Amino acid sequence: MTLSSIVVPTTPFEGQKPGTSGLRKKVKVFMEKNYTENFIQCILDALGDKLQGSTLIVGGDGRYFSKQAINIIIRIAAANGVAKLIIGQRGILSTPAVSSLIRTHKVLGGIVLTASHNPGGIRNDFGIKFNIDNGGPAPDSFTDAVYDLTRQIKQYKFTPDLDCDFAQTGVQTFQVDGRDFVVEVIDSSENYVTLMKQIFDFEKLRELIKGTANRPPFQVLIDSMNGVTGVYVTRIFVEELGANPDTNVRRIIPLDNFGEIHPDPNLTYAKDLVDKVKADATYDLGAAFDGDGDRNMIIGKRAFFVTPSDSLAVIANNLECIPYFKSNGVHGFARSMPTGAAVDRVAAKLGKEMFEVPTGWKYFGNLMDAGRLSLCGEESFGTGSDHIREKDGIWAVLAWLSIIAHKNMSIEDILTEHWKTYGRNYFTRYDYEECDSNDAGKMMAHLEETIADPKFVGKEYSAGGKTYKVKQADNFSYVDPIDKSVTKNQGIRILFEDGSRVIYRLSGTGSTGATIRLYADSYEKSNVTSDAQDMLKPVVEVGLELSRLKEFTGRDEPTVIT
Ligand code: VG1
Ligand code: CO
Repeated sequence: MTLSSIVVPTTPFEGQKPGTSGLRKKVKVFMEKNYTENFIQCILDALGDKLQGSTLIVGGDGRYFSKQAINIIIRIAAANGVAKLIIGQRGILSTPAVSSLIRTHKVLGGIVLTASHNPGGIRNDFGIKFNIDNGGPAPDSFTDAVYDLTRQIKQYKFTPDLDCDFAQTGVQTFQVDGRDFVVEVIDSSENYVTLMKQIFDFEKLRELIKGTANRPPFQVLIDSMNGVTGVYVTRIFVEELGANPDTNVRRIIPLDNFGEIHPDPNLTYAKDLVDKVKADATYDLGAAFDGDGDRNMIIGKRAFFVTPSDSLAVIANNLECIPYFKSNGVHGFARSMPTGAAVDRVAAKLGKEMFEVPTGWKYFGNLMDAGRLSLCGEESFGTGSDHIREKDGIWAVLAWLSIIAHKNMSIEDILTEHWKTYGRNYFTRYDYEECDSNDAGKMMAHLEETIADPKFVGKEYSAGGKTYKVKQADNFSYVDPIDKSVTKNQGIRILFEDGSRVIYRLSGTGSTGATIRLYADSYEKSNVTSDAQDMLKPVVEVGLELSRLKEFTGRDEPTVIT
C-alpha cells in the first residue's frame, strides 16, 4: 500500500527536559494531545542528516502507554525518512537488550520506552529515552539539543494511515512517500541470550544451578518484580540454566502496571523477596531487577545484603571467573561519585585505572569506547561492563553466579573474605522522596552557602560520640577525560579528615516533587563485620544537621534507606 505523510502543526510543551536518564512524566502527561509526538519529533530532528535512511531500535519495559507510544514512533519515523525500525515483539525489550541490539546491528540508535524503576500503570509514570550509536544513553549535549528543539517546535511529520502490528515477529514493508519503510519485529530475548552465552560459561552455571553428584543445587530466587526481565529470566535461568520455574523464579510475567508495586530492587521495595529469602534458609541467593532490567540487587542466604558498591568491588576482584574478561582483558574500573570507594581499593591493588564520574550511566560510555574502562557501577543498584553501554541486571547476577561457582563459597563468605583483604567501605543512602521542590531547593542553597564559607574547612561536628573535621567541600564537577566536556553541579560533597563523607543530590529521575538523596560512607580497616546502619549513624546525623534537612522539608524519616 502506498502511504503519504502529513505535517501536523503543534506548539511547544514546557518541561520536556530529559533528566538523569530520559524524560519521565506521569502517563497522563504523555497522553496529552501532541505531547509524545513533539518529543519524538525533536529526538529525530536532533539526529540531523544521519536520520535519512537510518535504522533505529524501539522497545521498552512494556509499561502502560508503551504500545500507544510505539505506534506514534512508527508513524513519525516513517514520515521523517527513517528506513527501518527494529521493534521488540509486543514492544518488549529490556534496556540492556536495546543497548546490545544497537551494537549488534550497528544502527544509529534506539528509543527506549521506560521510566525504569518508577511505578507504572495509568496513574503512574512513563518515560522515553534515546540511546546513541554506541548503545549508551545519549550524552548531555544531545539531550540538551532535544530540549532546545522542544521549546521551539512548530510541527511534526506523521503517517496517519500506517497501521503496523508488532505482536508477531516478522518483516513488514510499507511504501511511504514513495520510499520503502521497513518494520522488523524481533524476538525480545534472542540477541541478548546469545550475548550472555558469549560472556559466561553457561555449562558451568548450569551445573551450579542444577547441582552435580558432588554438589546439591545452588538455590536461587530470582525476582523480576513484574518487570521486563521476566522474559529474559525465563529464557536464561529456567530454559538454559535449569532453574525450577516454581521455586527459583518469581513475578516473571511483565505487567503493564508492574502489579501495582514499585519495580525498584532495594531493601524497601523488594522487601517481599528479602522476607522470603530470610524465612527460607534453603535459598543461597536472592536477586531482583527493576522495571527495565538494568538494575540488580543481590542478597545471600538469610537475606545477607550486598551493597551495590561492594558488589562492584567483588566482581572487579574476581573477573578471572568470567570468560569474557579472560579473552578481552581488563582495562580500567569506574564508579559514580556517590558510590562507595570499595572498588578503588581493588583497582589500586590490581594496578588498573580508576575513574569517578557523575551519577548516570551516560558518563561511562566515552571511557568504554576509548578502551579504558571494562567494569563500572553505581550505588543505585547498577553494575555493568563494556559488553554493552548500559548497566545490566541479569549480567550482574550471572557474574555473581560465575564467582560463586568458581570459588565454591557462600555470598557472605565471599564478602567477609573481601573485607578482610581490603577493609570495608560502609555505605548507606537515605532517600526523601516527593519532597516539595521549593523546600529541597532551599536546602541545597543552604548547603551551597555553608560550604562557600572560607571557615567551613576545619570545622568540627559531633554526633553519637564521634567528631568529624571537615577536610574538603565542593559541588562535584567532572571533565570527561575523552571529549573534555564539563559537567557541573553534580552533588555537594563534604569530605571529613577520617575519610568519611556525606553527599547531597537532588534526583533527576522522579516525576513528582523533588527527591533528596543523602549518601554517607566511611572506611574501616579492621572493624569489618559491624552493622552498616549502626556504623554510619553518627556521620548521617552530622549530615542531617549540616543540611538542616528536617527543618527545610519537615521530614523526620527517609522513605527509603539503602
Ligand atoms: C538514579 C540513580 C542513578 C541512575 C539513575 C537511572 O538517578 O541515582 O545512579 O543512573 O537513577 O537509573 P537520580 O538522578 O534519581 O539519582 V534507571 O535504572 O532509573 O534508568
Ligand atoms: Co532501570
